[in-house]
Amino acid sequence: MNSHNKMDDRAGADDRAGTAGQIKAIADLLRSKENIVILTHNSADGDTLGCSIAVGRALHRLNKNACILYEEKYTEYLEFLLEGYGSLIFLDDDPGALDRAWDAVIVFDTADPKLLGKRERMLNQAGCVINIDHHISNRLFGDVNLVVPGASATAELAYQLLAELGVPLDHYMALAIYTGICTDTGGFSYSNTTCASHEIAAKTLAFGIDVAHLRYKFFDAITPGKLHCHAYVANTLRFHDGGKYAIAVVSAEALDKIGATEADCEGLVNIGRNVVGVEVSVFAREIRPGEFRVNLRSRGSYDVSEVARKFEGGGHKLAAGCTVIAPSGEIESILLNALNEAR
Ligand SMILES: [Mn+2]
Repeated sequence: MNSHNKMDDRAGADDRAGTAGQIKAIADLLRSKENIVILTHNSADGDTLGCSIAVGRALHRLNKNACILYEEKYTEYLEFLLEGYGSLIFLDDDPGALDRAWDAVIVFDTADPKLLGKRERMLNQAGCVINIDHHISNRLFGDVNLVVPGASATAELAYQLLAELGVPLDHYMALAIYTGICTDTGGFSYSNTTCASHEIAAKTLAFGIDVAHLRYKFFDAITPGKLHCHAYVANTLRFHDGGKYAIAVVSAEALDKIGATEADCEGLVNIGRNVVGVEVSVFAREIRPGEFRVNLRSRGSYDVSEVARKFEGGGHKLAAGCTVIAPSGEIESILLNALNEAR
């Protein structure tokens, strides 16, 4: 047991040394480049955006011509990050940016180049592609690939890159790094949270980070439409099998009446999952008459990806999804049968 632990420690130390060496090499490479473009994945989240803003600012400090190229206008709750950076390009405003001669492309938090949309072709044109990520499924599409699955957020790696570039943190960099780590760890509560997540976040707090305000922005703020969806699901959720299964079905008609958007329905599956005694929570939303988008969550022992696979969906043991064709009067019993069969 002891020797095993020792070996693990050594492997951990080797990994850390390897990562540090790679980050130093990336910093050296960036110092030798002039025109640098930073890409974020589409459906951008706090991590990919945070990395882009923090490193974009640092490269400006080094007098590089560094731009961030976004393809989509992104979600409102992250717009405050934009204040921290002047050289943002939206693809619609400047399509020529795709074919400009960039010396280097940095891609943050992007497991698959497909998530870059139209910008994917830039990977073949740039002088050098630097791929920085923490997804274990990363396709290693860069000329340089820094992929560290043990990092809670890519922002941890961005933070180390800033240090290696020798650029001191400022308020906006700190805010961007904190945002990446805080959002990817669910406010330092998911199982990916590590000492490093806390240590790096702690360093950012000295720069005037309003943690209470950000917690509200990232996790607690709720639109009226979403609140009404919550109420509807809480009132119509049904328990089966002695409270082990919670199933919520929302018809297209009900969604219409509530006036809820697709975004308002995000996370509703967690209402059932959080109820004491529930092992599996299912949320079925009618997207067309007789067609349901189904989200499944397990609290541990039950593998919900098996249920999703029955309907040609997919996912992981604890979180999965699928589309089910069924009359609205039968969807609940179909799902319940599938849950019992896959058990
Ligand atoms: Mn991430």
